[in-house]
Amino acid sequence: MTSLIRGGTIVTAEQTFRADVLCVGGKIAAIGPDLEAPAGAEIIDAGGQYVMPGGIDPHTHMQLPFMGTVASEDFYTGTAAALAGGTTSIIDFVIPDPQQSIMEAYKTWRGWAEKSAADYGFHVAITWWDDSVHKDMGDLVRHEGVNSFKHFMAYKGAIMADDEVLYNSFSRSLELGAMPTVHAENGELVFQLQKKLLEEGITGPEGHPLSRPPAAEGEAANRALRLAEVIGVPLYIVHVSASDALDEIKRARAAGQRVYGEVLAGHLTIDDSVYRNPDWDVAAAHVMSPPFRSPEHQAALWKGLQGGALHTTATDHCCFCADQKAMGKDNFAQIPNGTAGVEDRMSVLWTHGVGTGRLTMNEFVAVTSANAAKIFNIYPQKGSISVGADADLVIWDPEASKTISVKTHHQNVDYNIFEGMEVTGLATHTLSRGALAYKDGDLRAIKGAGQYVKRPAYPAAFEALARKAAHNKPTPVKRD
Ligand code: URQ
Ligand code: ZN
Ligand code: ZN
Repeated sequence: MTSLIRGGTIVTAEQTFRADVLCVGGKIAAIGPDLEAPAGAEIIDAGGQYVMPGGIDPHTHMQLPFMGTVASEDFYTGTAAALAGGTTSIIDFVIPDPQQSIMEAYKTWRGWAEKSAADYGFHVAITWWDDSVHKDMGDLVRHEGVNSFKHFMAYKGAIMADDEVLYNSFSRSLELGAMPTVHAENGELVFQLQKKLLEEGITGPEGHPLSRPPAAEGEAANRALRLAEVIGVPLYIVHVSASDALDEIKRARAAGQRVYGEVLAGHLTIDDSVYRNPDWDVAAAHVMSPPFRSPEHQAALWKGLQGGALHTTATDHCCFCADQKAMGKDNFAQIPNGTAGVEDRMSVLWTHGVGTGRLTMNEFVAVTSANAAKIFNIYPQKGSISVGADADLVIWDPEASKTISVKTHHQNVDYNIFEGMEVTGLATHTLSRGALAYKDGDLRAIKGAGQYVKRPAYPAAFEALARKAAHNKPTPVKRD
């Protein structure tokens, strides 16, 4: 398949310039002014629009079995919705049950993801520890292109990793040259607060944020950072939602620690007033963890993104419909945690980031695509517009606008947390490995067209850390 994107202005994380883009066989073949169209090439007119690297969402949970149900969005419908919004790759999560073989869970998720319409990778969660986990982590890095391992410090009694698991898995990650990532909330504190609130008769969704205060996130972020510091391994903190955690990241980075932060489009633009909505279904639809926070935290998160303490944006796309959320009708702790966003992330961030002057267009590309590609070691294959890169591209009309609504979104869920939000800046065309998957409202996502993206371990960052560890190796005191 050959396509020539003509007349656009290319915007990458580094630069903005007028040029055409020729895509051949799923790769970018040429970039330059007034390119000749090979015979039979599809010509795409990008005049007056921007041509950017397709979005990368490093945090999604398609068809996740969780809290007694299964997320309503599957890998096909979810990646199709992503393409409709200009996102061309996702990094999802394999989440083994405690005591379940890590490798077996990985193979199960790989099977589920084969129906994806866009490219995908997996972070693998380490939810328990024994020698088999140690071995499987090695096989996943060496043979399966997994270079990141997730740790849920929340969800006591389910998938919560305690400090022993964190220590063992972080240490193994260092050995393998893989990135440990964490969901940073103190699961024990949350569990105790949930119990206390329920005893006090707080059973509605308003109890959710009360049971997960910013301090619970700040404590866990600090604990994970300190463990990573002592072990000498980099760390990526997912869905940073509160300044309590952001401040810990800033402290660690200022001390030279290799730390990366992720922020969700929802946490940047939706506040905790949603939990006091008199409509139970609306309040419950916003139950996700960490919870949406006060406007003060949002302001801090925007500054963290602008100031370089936060590096990527994501959605944590994990969909549960009203009948699923109703499982917690009498007990907010039983409301399945998760909200959608994979289709709207790019427009929400363009509107509230570029549209307000918080972000330049180049910074927008960095935080929606390039940085995730660099951190998870798939750059410049993904996240760049360069010859030889995958032809994952979005053509962006900065003037186009719409009102986000569940009535018009492609996501397989009956609620949209951005409902009613007027956004300016829309994808008009999305190319996935050179194939036009979305064009002016016409979604042409093809089930199974997505490919698994192997992400190699990154020796460079880790060799430096290994040298530092060797340099600082303690020597025993000789005592006669
Ligand atoms: O915690 C997560 O990231 C998963 C289980 C999705 N749910 C959520 O509330 N964030
Ligand atoms: Zn999480
Ligand atoms: Zn998540």
